[in-house]
Amino acid sequence: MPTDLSGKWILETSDKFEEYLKKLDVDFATRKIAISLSQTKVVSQDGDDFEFKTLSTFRNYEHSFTVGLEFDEFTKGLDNRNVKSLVKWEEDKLVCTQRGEKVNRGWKHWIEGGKLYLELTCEDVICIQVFKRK
Ligand code: VLZ
Repeated sequence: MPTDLSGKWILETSDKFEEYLKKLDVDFATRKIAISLSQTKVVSQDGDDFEFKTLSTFRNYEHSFTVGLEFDEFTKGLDNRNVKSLVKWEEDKLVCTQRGEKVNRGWKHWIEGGKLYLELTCEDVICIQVFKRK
């Protein structure tokens, strides 16, 4: 039985999110707004097909993908870059690599103790966010 990330999740804790945004060259004012926001992650999982929505009162970020199929991602409203993204399962973690201008860029999702974890990486910065079920 594969991990099921589906559902509505609300951000509970966030560590190094501002440092992550800084590595992406997101400007100071936008970073200050971004770190003050409540975020809701809405995940729809249907086999290997996923839809991710990150919702906030300021901006939303949404996209869909299929595990194992590389896709073009434009990080609209984040750092507005084009990356080549590929999502795979590594054991029970859903792992995305985002190939582009920034090295070592990607994210990982997994469930632990009933919570949804997200690790966002860019270069040498690792941000960890924990979401609880809404
Ligand atoms: O998440 O790549 O869950 O795409 C922050 C939105 C979204 C708030 C961060 C506004 C999403 C920020 C990062 C303005 C600068 C991300 C993936 C993994 C799904």
